[in-house]
Amino acid sequence: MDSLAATPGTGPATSPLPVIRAARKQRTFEDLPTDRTVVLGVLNVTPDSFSDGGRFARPDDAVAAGLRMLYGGADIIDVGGESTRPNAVPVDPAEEQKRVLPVIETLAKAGALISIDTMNASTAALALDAGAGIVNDVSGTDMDPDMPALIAERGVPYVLMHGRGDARTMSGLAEYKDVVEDVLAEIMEVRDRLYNGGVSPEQIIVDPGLGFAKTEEHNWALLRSLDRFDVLGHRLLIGTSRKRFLGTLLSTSGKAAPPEERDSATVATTALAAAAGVWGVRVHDVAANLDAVKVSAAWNG
Ligand code: PMM
Repeated sequence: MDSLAATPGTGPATSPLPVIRAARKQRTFEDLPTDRTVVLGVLNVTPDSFSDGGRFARPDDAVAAGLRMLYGGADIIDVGGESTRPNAVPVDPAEEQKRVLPVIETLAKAGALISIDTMNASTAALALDAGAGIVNDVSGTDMDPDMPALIAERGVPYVLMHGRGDARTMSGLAEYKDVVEDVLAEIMEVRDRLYNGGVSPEQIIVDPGLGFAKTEEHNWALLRSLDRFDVLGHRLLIGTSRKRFLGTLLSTSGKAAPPEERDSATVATTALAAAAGVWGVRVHDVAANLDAVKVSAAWNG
Protein backbone atom coordinates (compact mmCIF):
# COMPACT_ATOMS: atom_id res chain seq x y z
CA MET A 1 0.00 0.00 0.00
CA ASP A 2 1.35 3.36 -0.96
CA SER A 3 2.24 5.65 1.92
CA LEU A 4 0.85 8.56 0.00
CA ALA A 5 -2.87 9.13 0.13
CA ALA A 6 -4.38 11.57 -2.29
CA THR A 7 -8.07 12.28 -2.54
CA PRO A 8 -8.76 14.29 -5.68
CA GLY A 9 -11.85 16.43 -5.16
CA THR A 10 -14.81 16.59 -7.47
CA GLY A 11 -16.56 19.59 -5.95
CA PRO A 12 -16.87 23.21 -7.10
CA ALA A 13 -13.97 25.41 -8.22
CA THR A 14 -13.19 26.35 -4.63
CA SER A 15 -12.82 22.73 -3.47
CA PRO A 16 -9.59 22.04 -1.57
CA LEU A 17 -6.52 20.48 -3.14
CA PRO A 18 -5.99 16.76 -2.62
CA VAL A 19 -4.36 16.09 0.72
CA ILE A 20 -0.94 14.51 0.40
CA ARG A 21 -0.71 12.90 3.84
CA ALA A 22 2.83 11.59 3.74
CA ALA A 23 5.45 13.34 1.68
CA ARG A 24 7.76 10.99 -0.13
CA LYS A 25 11.31 11.77 -1.16
CA GLN A 26 11.15 13.92 -4.24
CA ARG A 27 12.78 12.63 -7.42
CA THR A 28 15.70 14.65 -8.73
CA PHE A 29 17.21 15.10 -12.15
CA GLU A 30 19.99 12.70 -11.11
CA ASP A 31 17.36 9.98 -10.48
CA LEU A 32 16.22 10.01 -14.12
CA PRO A 33 16.83 6.86 -16.13
CA THR A 34 19.85 7.00 -18.42
CA ASP A 35 19.19 3.76 -20.30
CA ARG A 36 16.17 5.11 -22.22
CA THR A 37 14.54 8.32 -23.38
CA VAL A 38 12.77 10.13 -20.55
CA VAL A 39 9.04 10.93 -20.70
CA LEU A 40 7.67 14.33 -19.67
CA GLY A 41 3.93 14.33 -19.03
CA VAL A 42 2.16 17.53 -20.15
CA LEU A 43 0.00 19.18 -17.50
CA ASN A 44 -1.52 22.40 -18.77
CA VAL A 45 -3.30 24.27 -15.97
CA THR A 46 -4.95 26.54 -18.51
CA PRO A 47 -8.42 27.18 -19.86
CA ASP A 48 -7.24 27.37 -23.49
CA SER A 49 -4.40 24.99 -24.47
CA PHE A 50 -5.05 23.36 -27.85
CA SER A 51 -5.45 19.76 -26.74
CA ASP A 52 -6.11 19.69 -23.00
CA GLY A 53 -7.19 23.30 -22.41
CA GLY A 54 -9.83 23.59 -19.69
CA ARG A 55 -9.58 19.94 -18.61
CA PHE A 56 -7.26 20.74 -15.70
CA ALA A 57 -8.04 24.41 -15.11
CA ARG A 58 -9.05 23.68 -11.48
CA PRO A 59 -6.09 22.95 -9.20
CA ASP A 60 -7.54 19.72 -7.79
CA ASP A 61 -8.25 18.34 -11.27
CA ALA A 62 -4.71 19.29 -12.31
CA VAL A 63 -3.21 17.58 -9.27
CA ALA A 64 -5.28 14.44 -9.87
CA ALA A 65 -4.09 14.36 -13.50
CA GLY A 66 -0.50 14.92 -12.39
CA LEU A 67 -0.71 12.09 -9.87
CA ARG A 68 -2.11 9.79 -12.56
CA MET A 69 0.88 10.64 -14.75
CA LEU A 70 3.32 10.16 -11.87
CA TYR A 71 1.94 6.75 -10.93
CA GLY A 72 1.65 5.90 -14.62
CA GLY A 73 5.40 6.23 -14.96
CA ALA A 74 6.06 9.80 -16.14
CA ASP A 75 9.65 10.73 -15.35
CA ILE A 76 8.90 14.45 -15.21
CA ILE A 77 5.61 16.39 -14.98
CA ASP A 78 5.72 19.54 -17.12
CA VAL A 79 3.38 22.07 -15.50
CA GLY A 80 2.33 25.15 -17.48
CA GLY A 81 -0.08 27.99 -16.76
CA GLU A 82 -0.03 29.86 -20.07
CA SER A 83 -1.23 28.49 -23.40
CA THR A 84 1.17 28.85 -26.31
CA ARG A 85 -1.29 27.88 -29.05
CA PRO A 86 -1.21 30.30 -32.01
CA ASN A 87 -3.10 33.50 -31.14
CA ALA A 88 -3.44 32.62 -27.45
CA VAL A 89 -3.94 35.67 -25.23
CA PRO A 90 -0.88 36.37 -23.04
CA VAL A 91 -1.40 35.69 -19.34
CA ASP A 92 -0.32 38.05 -16.59
CA PRO A 93 2.50 36.42 -14.53
CA ALA A 94 0.43 36.84 -11.34
CA GLU A 95 -2.44 34.84 -12.88
CA GLU A 96 0.01 32.26 -14.27
CA GLN A 97 1.51 31.84 -10.79
CA LYS A 98 -1.90 31.51 -9.18
CA ARG A 99 -2.63 28.63 -11.56
CA VAL A 100 0.61 26.67 -11.26
CA LEU A 101 2.10 27.20 -7.79
CA PRO A 102 -0.43 25.21 -5.70
CA VAL A 103 -0.29 22.36 -8.23
CA ILE A 104 3.53 22.28 -8.16
CA GLU A 105 3.62 22.35 -4.36
CA THR A 106 1.25 19.40 -4.08
CA LEU A 107 2.90 17.29 -6.81
CA ALA A 108 6.35 18.00 -5.36
CA LYS A 109 5.17 16.68 -1.98
CA ALA A 110 3.96 13.56 -3.77
CA GLY A 111 7.52 13.04 -5.00
CA ALA A 112 7.29 14.24 -8.63
CA LEU A 113 10.15 15.84 -10.50
CA ILE A 114 8.52 18.90 -12.04
CA SER A 115 9.46 21.19 -14.88
CA ILE A 116 7.82 24.59 -14.98
CA ASP A 117 6.77 25.54 -18.51
CA THR A 118 7.02 29.33 -18.44
CA MET A 119 8.45 32.28 -20.31
CA ASN A 120 8.62 34.47 -17.19
CA ALA A 121 11.67 34.50 -14.92
CA SER A 122 9.47 35.61 -12.00
CA THR A 123 7.21 32.57 -12.42
CA ALA A 124 10.21 30.27 -12.86
CA ALA A 125 11.74 31.56 -9.59
CA LEU A 126 8.53 31.01 -7.59
CA ALA A 127 7.97 27.60 -9.19
CA LEU A 128 11.49 26.52 -8.19
CA ASP A 129 10.75 27.75 -4.65
CA ALA A 130 7.54 25.68 -4.70
CA GLY A 131 9.40 22.49 -5.63
CA ALA A 132 9.97 22.47 -9.40
CA GLY A 133 13.40 21.19 -10.44
CA ILE A 134 13.64 22.16 -14.13
CA VAL A 135 12.73 25.27 -16.13
CA ASN A 136 11.14 24.70 -19.55
CA ASP A 137 11.18 28.00 -21.42
CA VAL A 138 9.41 28.23 -24.78
CA SER A 139 10.23 31.92 -25.36
CA GLY A 140 13.04 31.11 -27.81
CA THR A 141 14.76 34.19 -29.19
CA ASP A 142 12.55 36.43 -26.99
CA MET A 143 13.96 35.11 -23.71
CA ASP A 144 13.17 37.12 -20.56
CA PRO A 145 16.38 39.13 -19.84
CA ASP A 146 16.19 38.02 -16.17
CA MET A 147 16.24 34.33 -17.10
CA PRO A 148 20.03 33.73 -17.50
CA ALA A 149 20.89 35.10 -14.03
CA LEU A 150 18.11 33.06 -12.41
CA ILE A 151 19.15 29.80 -14.09
CA ALA A 152 22.82 30.44 -13.23
CA GLU A 153 22.01 31.24 -9.60
CA ARG A 154 19.74 28.20 -9.08
CA GLY A 155 21.95 25.82 -11.07
CA VAL A 156 18.91 23.90 -12.41
CA PRO A 157 18.46 22.22 -15.81
CA TYR A 158 16.96 24.61 -18.37
CA VAL A 159 15.14 23.76 -21.59
CA LEU A 160 16.13 26.19 -24.31
CA MET A 161 13.38 25.74 -26.89
CA HIS A 162 13.67 27.42 -30.28
CA GLY A 163 10.89 29.82 -31.16
CA ARG A 164 10.38 33.25 -32.66
CA GLY A 165 7.94 35.92 -31.55
CA ASP A 166 4.96 35.11 -29.36
CA ALA A 167 1.69 33.21 -29.75
CA ARG A 168 0.20 36.02 -31.81
CA THR A 169 3.18 36.68 -34.12
CA MET A 170 4.93 33.32 -34.53
CA SER A 171 2.89 32.03 -37.49
CA GLY A 172 4.07 35.02 -39.55
CA LEU A 173 7.71 34.40 -38.64
CA ALA A 174 8.02 30.88 -40.08
CA GLU A 175 10.49 31.79 -42.82
CA TYR A 176 13.91 30.19 -43.07
CA LYS A 177 16.64 29.81 -45.68
CA ASP A 178 17.48 26.39 -44.27
CA VAL A 179 15.31 25.61 -41.28
CA VAL A 180 17.82 23.31 -39.58
CA GLU A 181 20.79 25.66 -40.07
CA ASP A 182 18.79 28.72 -39.01
CA VAL A 183 17.29 27.05 -35.93
CA LEU A 184 20.73 25.83 -34.85
CA ALA A 185 22.21 29.32 -35.31
CA GLU A 186 19.42 30.97 -33.31
CA ILE A 187 19.71 28.41 -30.51
CA MET A 188 23.45 29.18 -30.34
CA GLU A 189 22.69 32.89 -30.12
CA VAL A 190 20.28 32.39 -27.18
CA ARG A 191 22.74 29.97 -25.62
CA ASP A 192 25.41 32.70 -25.70
CA ARG A 193 23.09 34.91 -23.64
CA LEU A 194 22.75 32.10 -21.10
CA TYR A 195 26.51 31.51 -21.03
CA ASN A 196 27.13 35.25 -20.56
CA GLY A 197 24.78 35.14 -17.57
CA GLY A 198 26.81 32.33 -15.99
CA VAL A 199 24.77 29.24 -17.03
CA SER A 200 26.92 26.16 -17.59
CA PRO A 201 26.65 23.91 -20.69
CA GLU A 202 25.48 20.83 -18.77
CA GLN A 203 22.42 22.74 -17.49
CA ILE A 204 21.11 23.26 -21.01
CA ILE A 205 18.62 20.95 -22.75
CA VAL A 206 17.81 21.94 -26.34
CA ASP A 207 14.44 21.64 -28.09
CA PRO A 208 13.81 22.52 -31.79
CA GLY A 209 10.37 23.91 -30.86
CA LEU A 210 8.12 22.03 -33.27
CA GLY A 211 5.18 24.23 -34.30
CA PHE A 212 6.72 27.39 -32.82
CA ALA A 213 7.24 29.67 -35.85
CA LYS A 214 7.45 26.48 -37.98
CA THR A 215 5.28 25.25 -40.81
CA GLU A 216 4.38 21.57 -41.00
CA GLU A 217 7.18 21.05 -43.57
CA HIS A 218 9.64 22.73 -41.17
CA ASN A 219 8.61 20.31 -38.39
CA TRP A 220 9.25 17.28 -40.60
CA ALA A 221 12.56 18.71 -41.83
CA LEU A 222 13.70 19.17 -38.21
CA LEU A 223 12.59 15.67 -37.20
CA ARG A 224 14.47 14.24 -40.19
CA SER A 225 17.63 16.04 -39.03
CA LEU A 226 17.71 15.43 -35.28
CA ASP A 227 21.25 14.08 -35.55
CA ARG A 228 22.41 17.53 -36.70
CA PHE A 229 21.58 18.86 -33.21
CA ASP A 230 24.45 16.72 -31.84
CA VAL A 231 26.80 19.53 -32.84
CA LEU A 232 25.43 21.58 -29.91
CA GLY A 233 26.53 19.00 -27.33
CA HIS A 234 23.37 19.13 -25.18
CA ARG A 235 20.54 16.79 -24.32
CA LEU A 236 17.73 17.01 -26.87
CA LEU A 237 14.00 17.21 -26.06
CA ILE A 238 11.17 17.15 -28.59
CA GLY A 239 7.47 17.92 -28.35
CA THR A 240 5.37 16.42 -31.13
CA SER A 241 2.44 15.40 -28.96
CA ARG A 242 -0.95 15.91 -30.64
CA LYS A 243 0.41 18.80 -32.69
CA ARG A 244 -1.36 20.04 -35.75
CA PHE A 245 1.16 18.63 -38.27
CA LEU A 246 0.15 15.14 -37.11
CA GLY A 247 -3.52 16.04 -37.53
CA THR A 248 -2.83 17.14 -41.11
CA LEU A 249 -0.89 13.94 -41.82
CA LEU A 250 -3.87 11.90 -40.65
CA SER A 251 -6.49 13.96 -42.54
CA THR A 252 -9.50 12.24 -43.98
CA SER A 253 -11.52 13.91 -46.76
CA GLY A 254 -9.35 16.99 -46.37
CA LYS A 255 -10.23 17.36 -42.69
CA ALA A 256 -7.42 17.26 -40.13
CA ALA A 257 -7.69 14.63 -37.39
CA PRO A 258 -8.62 16.32 -34.08
CA PRO A 259 -6.06 16.40 -31.20
CA GLU A 260 -7.65 13.42 -29.40
CA GLU A 261 -7.04 11.25 -32.49
CA ARG A 262 -3.34 12.06 -32.75
CA ASP A 263 -1.94 9.89 -29.94
CA SER A 264 -0.96 6.87 -32.05
CA ALA A 265 0.93 9.09 -34.48
CA THR A 266 2.59 10.78 -31.48
CA VAL A 267 3.72 7.38 -30.21
CA ALA A 268 5.22 6.62 -33.63
CA THR A 269 7.23 9.86 -33.53
CA THR A 270 8.36 9.00 -30.00
CA ALA A 271 9.65 5.58 -31.06
CA LEU A 272 11.53 7.11 -34.00
CA ALA A 273 12.92 9.99 -31.94
CA ALA A 274 14.04 7.65 -29.18
CA ALA A 275 15.76 5.46 -31.78
CA ALA A 276 17.46 8.64 -33.05
CA GLY A 277 18.83 9.17 -29.54
CA VAL A 278 16.78 12.05 -28.12
CA TRP A 279 17.04 12.51 -24.37
CA GLY A 280 13.36 13.33 -23.74
CA VAL A 281 9.86 13.49 -25.22
CA ARG A 282 7.09 15.80 -23.97
CA VAL A 283 3.75 14.00 -24.30
CA HIS A 284 0.12 13.97 -23.19
CA ASP A 285 -0.40 10.16 -23.22
CA VAL A 286 2.29 8.99 -20.79
CA ALA A 287 1.56 5.24 -20.77
CA ALA A 288 1.71 4.65 -24.53
CA ASN A 289 4.79 6.81 -25.03
CA LEU A 290 6.57 5.14 -22.12
CA ASP A 291 5.98 1.80 -23.86
CA ALA A 292 7.46 3.25 -27.05
CA VAL A 293 10.68 4.48 -25.40
CA LYS A 294 11.09 1.10 -23.70
CA VAL A 295 10.68 -0.72 -27.02
CA SER A 296 13.20 1.60 -28.61
CA ALA A 297 15.73 1.07 -25.81
CA ALA A 298 15.37 -2.72 -26.05
CA TRP A 299 15.62 -2.59 -29.84
CA ASN A 300 18.86 -0.64 -29.64
CA GLY A 301 20.21 -2.96 -26.96
N1 PMM B 1 5.07 22.61 -26.86
C1 PMM B 1 4.08 23.22 -26.19
C2 PMM B 1 4.30 23.76 -24.89
N2 PMM B 1 5.50 23.62 -24.30
N3 PMM B 1 7.73 22.88 -24.35
C3 PMM B 1 8.74 22.30 -25.01
N4 PMM B 1 9.96 22.19 -24.42
N5 PMM B 1 8.58 21.79 -26.26
C4 PMM B 1 7.40 21.86 -26.93
O1 PMM B 1 7.32 21.40 -28.09
C5 PMM B 1 6.30 22.49 -26.27
C6 PMM B 1 6.52 23.00 -24.96
C7 PMM B 1 2.73 23.36 -26.82
O2 PMM B 1 1.98 22.20 -26.65
P1 PMM B 1 0.79 22.03 -25.54
O3 PMM B 1 -0.19 23.15 -25.78
O4 PMM B 1 0.23 20.69 -25.77
O5 PMM B 1 1.39 22.15 -24.17
